[in-house]
Amino acid sequence: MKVNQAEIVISAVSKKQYPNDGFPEIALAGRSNVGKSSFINKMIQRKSLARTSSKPGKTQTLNFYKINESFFFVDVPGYGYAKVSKKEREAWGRMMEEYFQERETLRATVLLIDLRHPPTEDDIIMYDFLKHFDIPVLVVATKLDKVKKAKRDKHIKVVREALDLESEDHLVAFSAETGEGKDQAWRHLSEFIS
Ligand SMILES: Nc1nc2c(ncn2[C@@H]2O[C@H](COP(=O)(O)OP(=O)(O)OP(=O)(O)O)[C@@H](O)[C@H]2O)c(=O)[nH]1
Ligand SMILES: [Mg+2]
Repeated sequence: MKVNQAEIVISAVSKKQYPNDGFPEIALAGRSNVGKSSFINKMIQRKSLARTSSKPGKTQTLNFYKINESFFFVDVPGYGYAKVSKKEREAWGRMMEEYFQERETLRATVLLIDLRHPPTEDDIIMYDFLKHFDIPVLVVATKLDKVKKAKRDKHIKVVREALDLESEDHLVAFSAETGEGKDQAWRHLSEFIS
């Protein structure tokens, strides 16, 4: 996919603020700090359109990025960050449910998993949540550059087995540093937005 145009349209906290131009959407979900914003930037070849941070909890709103005047990437706040209050966690849950249950233009979700570690309980809950709502999932295992070549296949197998991936769900190993996995991720995502 050649990206000619990319812009942030809105940072939304409730559905009244979602864009209503009807373009298909691909959401990004995953733990805080797993690399959701970095994934968007690498995919669209922009260094820092989506704000990233080495500190978890950077993305706090639903950020809608319009790409090529034809679809949206929606950057979603991460989960699993210990330093949030019960109140914040509940607000996060409401925002996620409102988006994932009701958004008609949502075509698929990219679920990002840190390839260095086995999926967490929260990762498994997120995958099951998406399956429950019949939302197509592409699993992207991030930080591939941080895993030794000889260990990659084993780590990928651990991710597949822990999530109990259904046969229709693909997994792409990806690095936002090197760009490995980028073309493969685009091939899968293109099918959802065409
Ligand atoms: N080595 C390496 N670092 C990465 C990769 N992807 C992301 N990072 C780093 O991981 C940190 C977190 O990345 P973000 O893209 O901000 O993560 P996020 O999932 O958007 O985090 P929140 O917005 O807090 O939910 C940053 O320091 C990134 O540079 C990768 O593929 N390889
Ligand atoms: Mg982010």
